[in-house]
Amino acid sequence: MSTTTRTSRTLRGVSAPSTASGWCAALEGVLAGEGLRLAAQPIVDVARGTVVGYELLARFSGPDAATPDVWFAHAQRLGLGAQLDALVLSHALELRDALPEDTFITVNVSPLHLGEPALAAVRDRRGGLERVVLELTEHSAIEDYHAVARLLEPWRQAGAKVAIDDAGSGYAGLQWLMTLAPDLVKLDRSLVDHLDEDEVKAALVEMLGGFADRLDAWVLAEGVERLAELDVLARLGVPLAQGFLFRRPTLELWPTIDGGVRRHLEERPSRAADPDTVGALVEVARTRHRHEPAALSVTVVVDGLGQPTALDLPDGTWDRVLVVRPDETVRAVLERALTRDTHWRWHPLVCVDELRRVVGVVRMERLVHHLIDGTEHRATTPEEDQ
Ligand code: G
Ligand code: MN
Repeated sequence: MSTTTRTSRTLRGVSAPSTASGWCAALEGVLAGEGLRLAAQPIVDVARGTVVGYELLARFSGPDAATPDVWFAHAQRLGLGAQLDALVLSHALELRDALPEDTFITVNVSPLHLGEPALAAVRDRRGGLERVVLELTEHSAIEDYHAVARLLEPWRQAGAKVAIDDAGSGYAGLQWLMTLAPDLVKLDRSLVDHLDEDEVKAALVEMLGGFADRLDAWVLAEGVERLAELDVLARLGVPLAQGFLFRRPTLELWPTIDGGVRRHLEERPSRAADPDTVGALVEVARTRHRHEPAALSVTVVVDGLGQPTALDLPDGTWDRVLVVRPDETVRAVLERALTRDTHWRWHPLVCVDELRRVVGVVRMERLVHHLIDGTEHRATTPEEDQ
């Protein structure tokens, strides 16, 4: 992580390489391919207890005991910061080839380097950044948020998603979130630390969650170390989490999470399905990735993250998707569905979870029947309607 703000904190007490030329040589060695490895830390779907992604973190081997922050700070000072970010990204892209299905990787990149030739070269060389999330940390030096948003455009066009790292900490403010419209908001671990004992922190997390919803972004709580913190996050509906509680960063690919914590999440009582919500009417859907052949049945076409992109129909045609959430009411969903164009008004809807991944399909007929049944039921037994 190459934040200048953290550097000033971590630099103190570092002994070696003790000279500027020592650092220069060490970094040149790294850039020539010596001693840089990537550790992975799992990112967890809180509702299910499954791993949905991995943050990849630079780890340096060498004669000194400096932390990665210190390496990045020295690289930055010596004008090698963008090259180091580029090297990490290029390693990450190599690892991506072996990623488990329906997972993503996140990589830390300094927003100041996004337009640098070294990074642009990696982006353009690799043909596509699907399943890659760029984690951006705001530096004290960033004054023009719009300039960063512009720099991000080619990255987004290449398929990358964007995360705001350390949100809720000193610098990563609301303005930064609004201008960058990230796909993922990573809550700084200072907000997560003992939030089970701090109403103000819990309220802040809830507020940032609501704000992220408005931006159509997912929230990821970083630095979860205790089960009590995880329980509060789950109660607040935070969809993603990461931290020592699940697994420390490890050089092993692809790390799983602590079995006890996974079971704890799996066994959490799920919210009882309300019969008047769409969730009760969802049917299992066949899904396929884009490159797989189409079948002559209703099939949801998904991207690398398991998010729907299109719907195959039994007659061999395809359609765009209207997505709904399980907790929406039947009435609200029908109203929305019926505003569709006549030629696709009666096509099935795709139900997605809080990460926009496919849960199943909902047929229009089932929605209508549900509404009719409910109306008849109310007409005959009004006393049960309270
Ligand atoms: O700023 P960023 O989120 O990229 O920082 C990642 C760093 O946070 C990594 O070095 C990783 O080791 C550390 N980290 C990951 N999980 C935890 C945690 O639960 N607690 C603490 N204290 N640090 C963590
Ligand atoms: Mn990060």
